[in-house]
Amino acid sequence: MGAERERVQELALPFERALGPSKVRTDLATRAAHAGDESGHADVVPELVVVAESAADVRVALRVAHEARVPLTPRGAGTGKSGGCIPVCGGAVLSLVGLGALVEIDRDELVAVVEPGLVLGELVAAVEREGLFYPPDPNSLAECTMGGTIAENAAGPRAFKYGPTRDWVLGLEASFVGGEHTFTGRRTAKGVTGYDVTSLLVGSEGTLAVVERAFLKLAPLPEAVVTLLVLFASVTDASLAVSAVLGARVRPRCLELFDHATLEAVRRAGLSVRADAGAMLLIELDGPQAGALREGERVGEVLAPRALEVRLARDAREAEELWAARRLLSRATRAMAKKKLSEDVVVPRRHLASLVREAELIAEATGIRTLSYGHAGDGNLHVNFLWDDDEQEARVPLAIERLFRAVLALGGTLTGEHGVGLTKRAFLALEHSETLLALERRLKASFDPEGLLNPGKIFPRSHAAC
Ligand code: LAC
Ligand code: ZN
Repeated sequence: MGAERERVQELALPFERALGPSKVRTDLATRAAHAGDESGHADVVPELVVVAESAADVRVALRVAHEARVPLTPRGAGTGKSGGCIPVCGGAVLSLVGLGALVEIDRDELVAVVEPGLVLGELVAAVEREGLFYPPDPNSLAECTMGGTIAENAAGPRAFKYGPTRDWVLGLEASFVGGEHTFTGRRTAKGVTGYDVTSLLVGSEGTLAVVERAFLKLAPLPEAVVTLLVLFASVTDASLAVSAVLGARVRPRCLELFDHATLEAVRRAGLSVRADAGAMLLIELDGPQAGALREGERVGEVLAPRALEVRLARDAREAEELWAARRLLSRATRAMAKKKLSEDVVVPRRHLASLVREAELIAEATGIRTLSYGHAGDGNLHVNFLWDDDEQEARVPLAIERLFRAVLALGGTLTGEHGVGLTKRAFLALEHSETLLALERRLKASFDPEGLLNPGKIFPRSHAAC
């Protein structure tokens, strides 16, 4: 028997004993299918995959991981962008897709109860059938699962008006390394009892606890949505327009910016955009029918002097076409080069144009193409680096570091929604002070003293194996 096979069997044995062999997979095909995500980071094949079917299985897996000192990486659909579910230290992947129930929609209390493996789109569709609304969507709602959206505090375009996932999580049923579990938070509309552990767990990137069940806030479904597409000659004009909207006493639910290179990708994806347009804003307003329309018109008037063209989507179908192009972007841009890395930096909104300009300067200096788009309303842009060969690849770390330093100098932050994970762990110390880092490490240690849960994420060198 090969050494690799021997190691796999040795690590799998305690899990098999506790869970039964059917829930513990060691075949290479299953292991390879749980090795990567959408960050562009290299896959790491785990030794085994635990396929949980119940909350009890999750707790058993966490107990065994502790007893046998095996690194354990929780995972949903694998659509994350920062390597959060890549098992960089090897060991076990804990797949939560089998816990996929929509447990309850409580119409009167405006609460939904979900399991972590539920696909976000299923929740959204179910609550909308009831005339209710769950706004966060990281643009992957057809695939991403609730556990991942909670672990990463996913946001997306509508976060501009409605905030990220954290604003919608009331309480969690969570379990910890060793197998203990508890309810954190509340099911009520209000509540401030004790520390806000729920908010700490949301966005903790699977490093502190595993969510077994989440209690989510719902809102009434807005009566109407109005979509505007506004074209500009330059990204500077578009960025100034963002500030103009913010000053116009309206709150669109989305305010998305596309730079020149992104418009090229959009054109290639099949949407016709006039040739002289160098930037675009995609804006959505919601509310009662008359109000949303009035606000849409108002935004159009505010933007018209700076714009080449203001287009109001005539109907839901036209609006959907625009959004389909937006949703395609992440993958359409990936197809433009052999390698792509998507950052999600945030700057104060007044510095958006400087941020895009800095990305262009980095492209000129390094020869690595960039393309920027995203949630301009939040000052949160996806600066994408695209490259094709090893020679360019060698310059990517420089390009990233230059971007991050520029973002911090502008008063910004390194990640607005994708998380630190693997992709930004080497840069955390650029933003967080030593005192804060030490506090964060103590927090991690108080949940997981041996660093077994999702090791290697957020902090560099958090586990002996990586
Ligand atoms: C988006 C994801 C990638 O905005 O954050 O498309
Ligand atoms: Zn985004």
